[in-house]
Amino acid sequence: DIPTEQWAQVVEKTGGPSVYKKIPVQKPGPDEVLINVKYSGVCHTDLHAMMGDWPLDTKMPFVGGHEGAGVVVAKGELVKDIELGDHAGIKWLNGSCLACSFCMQADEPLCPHALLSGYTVDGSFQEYAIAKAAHVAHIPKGVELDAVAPVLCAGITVYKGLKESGARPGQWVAIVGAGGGLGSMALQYARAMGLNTIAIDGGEEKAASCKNLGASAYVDFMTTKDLVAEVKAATPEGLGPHAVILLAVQEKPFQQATEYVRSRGTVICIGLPAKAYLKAPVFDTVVRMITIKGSYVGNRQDTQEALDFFARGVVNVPFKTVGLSELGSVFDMMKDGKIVGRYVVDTSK
Ligand code: 8ID
Ligand code: ZN
Ligand code: ZN
Repeated sequence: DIPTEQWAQVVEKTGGPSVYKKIPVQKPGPDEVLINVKYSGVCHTDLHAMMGDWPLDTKMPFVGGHEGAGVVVAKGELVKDIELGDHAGIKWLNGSCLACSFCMQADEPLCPHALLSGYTVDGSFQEYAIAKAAHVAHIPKGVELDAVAPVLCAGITVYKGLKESGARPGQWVAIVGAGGGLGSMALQYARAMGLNTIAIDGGEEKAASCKNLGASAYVDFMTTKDLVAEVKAATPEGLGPHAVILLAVQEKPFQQATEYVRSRGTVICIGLPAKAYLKAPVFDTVVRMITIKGSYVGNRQDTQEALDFFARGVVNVPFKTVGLSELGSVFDMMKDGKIVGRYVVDTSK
């Protein structure tokens, strides 16, 4: 039975806090499903949304969250390809028009009419959340819903970013922000894709975690005397990594990456620090033939591929579970850069 009221975390003004309170359960529209969210990962994007960090307005008030794993409990009359009881995931891309020239080419994250979970529509920090049926992630039964939740944004995003980098099996990739949520996933997807990784982050706890997740080397951005030299030294012949995946929530590493990436290499920008700019020397970019690209979540195919890796057991990322009511304390740890891996909230607590 679907209740009429539920617990949710609601941001009522920019800057927060997020308020744990009861709100009504919505009904799905004709092309939508209602998902009983069991677990939701907490992405740094949720913190950016609450703080108003980006030049894109949220709905207000809003329920954050976009890594929601749960069970389909209701569906609209047009929904044919998903059944009640199926396991499904709420991801960042809640819906798109499916008709524009981007959607036609499976670039639906670029759709001008995209709906964003936990940003322009209410997300997964509630017990019951709505998504467009065409866009929900199909989670195989038998996959643990708490462990899979972080795949729904972090996993999809880094898997797509690694593909966009063009790095091939046997090559070297630097993961910047490797100890965080996306970074931990990136180390595991990279290894599963046959890539060697250099992890860059700060502190001993993250060093140990990165090594556990398969990093060949760890460079501590907080203590190194020369980050560029250390990253290059960790690669064969000291020529630098073939690709750099930027996941940090600071501007400086975005300026540094072109200094250590290998000639002909690719820098993939994924992290979204507030008010940050890219800067690279034109001379080096030209004569070393460096590519700099952005990468933004993934499409429905990337979603299913990322979930396939997870279901095969080749992606294992550490996570800690707390109640949905404790979301505020997760945000506090995230602000201080203290989270190793991902926090997942249990919506029943
Ligand atoms: O589609 C996208 N492009 C997309 C999807 C999902 C998330 C983008 N994001 C963005 C988020 O909005 C956020 O800006 O990616 C960024 C990382 O999200 P996250 O992994 O959820 O954040 P985290 O768990 O806090 O990890 C960030 C890590 O960066 C490290 C921190 O220590 C932390 O482990 N870090 C920082 I801050 N500065 C660093 C530096 N200078 C650094 N690591 C290396 N060098
Ligand atoms: Zn996210
Ligand atoms: Zn579209």
